[in-house]
Amino acid sequence: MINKKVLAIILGGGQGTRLYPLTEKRSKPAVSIAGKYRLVDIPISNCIHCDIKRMFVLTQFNSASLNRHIKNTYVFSSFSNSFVDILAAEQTPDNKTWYQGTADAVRQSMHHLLNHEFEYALILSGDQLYKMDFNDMLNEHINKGADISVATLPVKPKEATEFGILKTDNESFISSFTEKPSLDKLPGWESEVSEEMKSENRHYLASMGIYIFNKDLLIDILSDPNTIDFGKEIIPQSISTHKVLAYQYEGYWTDIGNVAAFFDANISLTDEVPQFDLFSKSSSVLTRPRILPPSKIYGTRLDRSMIAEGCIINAKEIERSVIGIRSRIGKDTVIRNTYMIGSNHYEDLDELEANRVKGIPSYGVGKRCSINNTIIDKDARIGNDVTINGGPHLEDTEKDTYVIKDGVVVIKSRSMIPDGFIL
Ligand code: ADQ
Ligand code: ADP
Repeated sequence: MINKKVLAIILGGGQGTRLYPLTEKRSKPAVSIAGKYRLVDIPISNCIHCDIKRMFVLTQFNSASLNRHIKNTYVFSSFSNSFVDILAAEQTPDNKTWYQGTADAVRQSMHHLLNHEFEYALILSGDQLYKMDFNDMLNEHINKGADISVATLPVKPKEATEFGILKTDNESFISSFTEKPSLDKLPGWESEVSEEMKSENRHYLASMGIYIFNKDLLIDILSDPNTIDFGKEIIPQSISTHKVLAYQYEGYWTDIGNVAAFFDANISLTDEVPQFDLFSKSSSVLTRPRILPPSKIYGTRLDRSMIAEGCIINAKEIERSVIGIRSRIGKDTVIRNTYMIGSNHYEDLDELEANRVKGIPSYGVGKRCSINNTIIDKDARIGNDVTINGGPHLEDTEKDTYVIKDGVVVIKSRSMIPDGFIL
């Protein structure tokens, strides 16, 4: 029952600048993925499937929607000691700042964490798409007598510059670690990897930002107020003083902390056999059950797409797209390579008519539109005859109603795109 001795700490996000504008009005854990889940559902589901049921979500700011989502979704029996609690950065008389970094966030939350009995702290990122058996990592941590464990994954040279890269001794303890090395610093950091990883040119062992710490050691390390980040300070400083184990993982894992990666991860879910399996019987992703009607679709050619519940779709064609809850799409519209997050609200027929009379587009996408390489955030109103053609030909830019990042157009939440708009 070692998982009963674990407290999970989910790092729900710094300022979320890399996912902006999806994080403009909500905290990162509340960002929607796959048309019906929230980012925070991924680490929480992984924990629940491992029977680790005491979790804190650390976030820079609290949103009503995140609170509601957690409170209404993760309801445990009142006789168990299971919980998912949000800890938002709080100002106290002796601390007037936000969390400065990942370690600082855990330090500032320590007085809440210590209200609970635990022996191991499992520290997780809130912006990764993966499924992992934390009990296996925990068993290895205990069996090898580690003080700290870091989950690792072989990556390609280009990716290696975005991660903490490490080397291990022949017992898998970390002997050297460098945070986000530049390409010219990479030679010499290669590790022995499996034949399969070699064939994919994945020679560098990256930290997945998933850590297990023995409780007393974590308290001790965090007593130094100068340590701000796990990747920048704590892990590199600990390898010479403690037994820091590398836990080897080779399954699907992707960091979805920036717009391009977030877009790709969502669109990849429409692959014939996606690498991230939403249809697994044993490790499904959990989320808030909603009472929504089935989606209605009229005269639409649908291909390689996922359509969430409660949509009303009259489009001409939807291809390689993820269409989120309560989306409405008008006649003769073509949507390709797009993640439409959906809506919090339905408008009834009277409201739709009132919008039409006032010349306000209704929630969703209007008639005769053409949308490509776009993320449409929640509750956006896109009029009729709109063309939005994202792609590498577009330069990064920000306007009132949309942002372009790495060729992906992101229509901001609750924004209004007028009839006839062309991009
Ligand atoms: P990054 O992902 O770049 O690298 P960081 O920005 O510190 O590291 O974020 C880690 C996680 O903590 C993310 O989920 C982030 O949203 C969250 N986070 C960041 N600041 C926070 C704060 N102040 N409060 C709450 N949450 C916060 C790290 C490691 C690398 C490793 C990669 C793997 O430093 O060594 O390779 O993760 O993705
Ligand atoms: P999300 O992260 O789901 O976009 P927000 O925090 O932005 O959520 O909004 C939370 C809640 O605010 C929604 O679930 C909804 O109940 C309410 N809300 C959002 N937009 C509107 C609106 N235009 N009118 C009324 N209520 C709204």
